[in-house]
Amino acid sequence: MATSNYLAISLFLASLFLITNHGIEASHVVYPEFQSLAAVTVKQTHRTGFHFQPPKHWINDPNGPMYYNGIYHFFYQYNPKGAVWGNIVWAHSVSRDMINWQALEPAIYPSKPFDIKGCWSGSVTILPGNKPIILYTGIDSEERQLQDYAVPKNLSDPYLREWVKPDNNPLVFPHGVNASAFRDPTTAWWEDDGHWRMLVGSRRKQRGIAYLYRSKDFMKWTKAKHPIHSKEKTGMWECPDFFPVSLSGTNGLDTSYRGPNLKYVFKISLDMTRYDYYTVGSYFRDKDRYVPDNTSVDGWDGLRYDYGNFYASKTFFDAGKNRRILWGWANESDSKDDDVDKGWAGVQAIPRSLWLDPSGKQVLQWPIQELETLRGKNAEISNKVLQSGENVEVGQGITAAQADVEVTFSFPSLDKAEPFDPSWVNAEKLCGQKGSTVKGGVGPFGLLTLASEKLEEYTPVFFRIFKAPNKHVVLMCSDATSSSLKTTGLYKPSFAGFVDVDLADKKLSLRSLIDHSVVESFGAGGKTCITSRVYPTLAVFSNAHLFAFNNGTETVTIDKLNAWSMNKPQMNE
Ligand code: DQQ
Repeated sequence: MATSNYLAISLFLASLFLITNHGIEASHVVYPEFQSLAAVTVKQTHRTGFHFQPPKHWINDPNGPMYYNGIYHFFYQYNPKGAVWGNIVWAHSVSRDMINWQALEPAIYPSKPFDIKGCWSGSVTILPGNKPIILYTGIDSEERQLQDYAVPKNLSDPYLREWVKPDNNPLVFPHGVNASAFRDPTTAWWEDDGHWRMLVGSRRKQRGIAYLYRSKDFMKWTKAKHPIHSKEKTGMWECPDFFPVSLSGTNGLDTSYRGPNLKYVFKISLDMTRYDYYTVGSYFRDKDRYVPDNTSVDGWDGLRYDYGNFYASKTFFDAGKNRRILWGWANESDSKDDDVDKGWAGVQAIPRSLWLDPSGKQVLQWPIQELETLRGKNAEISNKVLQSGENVEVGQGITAAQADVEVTFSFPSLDKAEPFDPSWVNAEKLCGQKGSTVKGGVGPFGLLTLASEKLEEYTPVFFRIFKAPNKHVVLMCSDATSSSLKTTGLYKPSFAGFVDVDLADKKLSLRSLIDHSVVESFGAGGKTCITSRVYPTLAVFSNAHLFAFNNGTETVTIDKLNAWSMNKPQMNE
């Protein structure tokens, strides 16, 4: 579909959505009759083994992740009363490795005039003197979105269990902005003009905006004359994120870091498309403006952290291990009725280390190394040739429904790559047309995850290589079309992205984290990531299988494959 048509339809749907969403301008659908319907039972079939989940009910955005005195804190939007969005509080969990989690009491919940109708998303900043402070969006009785703050009641409690919301809240009123589109404050950063800065997501008509606020003391905030960045026709910018990345190496940088050899990443969650887009660019301090590089497309034709189900993400600087960590929400792809029936909805993707690719044009993402502590039984394959049309089981002896798989494929030549039609700009559409069973030249080849023995169900994650006039184009797909025999109520997209990778060594690598209803994949060392949510009916528990396949005419070799059963961590029980 031409971009302009797509845009027109999206704008129309967005306005329709506002009308039908009980008057509340939030990106979540509101079902008043289900909001406080507690789960009677929690259905286990599609619950995850090692992804972050509470024991029941609805979750959405990651909030205020931080590392503080040796402990990771994770907050998230949570409905304590039901399996659909509503009654939102900041649930709170703590961990020493971001893999095993202990649930605490909610840190923030509606209780004051400045947040009585909701405690929405926000971030943590660690102030001088090692003092964490939460900035979050509170909804007042008139449904206005305000920026509030909360601080730990007792800094000597290692878990920071209790948070207080001082009486000088709110910190920021929606003056001169759209009060129903003004939310999700970022982590603040310090500039040596003696001012803190933070961003708040917004829109003016359909122009997406990140407003910039400055403060000397973190309490009195003034809106800058210009937003730090904005873009026409992109709609509401939710959950902005803005941080420096190093031009040399994989280390992360504190959000307030200043120095040479860095670039900035600017991320927005586009309410209209429900994907997280980012650009790489420069922060011009004299003007307080962010400008994307000319290699970074701004808006919804641009790069995404993840080409699948991954939204409202947020990074933080982990000073314990000098890395920047990305958290993102992977919503369900089943129906509201399914969620009510399951008694739960939403997971968090595995936290990912994030750094700048040496090209400087995109970021790379990789599951945090701590995840590997869950690896158990292993299946290993080397130098296995996959002839055209071949499927081989590669997960023998492991729990293929709960696994971590790393594989490198190689191919003898690219001569057989199919020609690339330059009109194929939409990867998802291309993947829908050229699925895993559509014969190609070099590819499709990859994994069949969550597969039933006779392939009535499977979620293929695969590559297909095309030849354009001066380069090769690599398509990566995670295709839910055949993921479930259930025919109603499921969204089964052919998620896909292009992979900007050098094929000189004629190799492509893939890692997939398979977790009952999650397939979270990292192509070419984390250049392109795709998360699918799927609901198999046969390929469940010990009946799930893992295959590798090649449906290209060119032979493909599994240079090396390692698949591990994944153990269950302690998860908020
Ligand atoms: N979710 C929050 C909002 C945010 C949206 C409400 C993004 O603060 O804009 O639960 O998913």
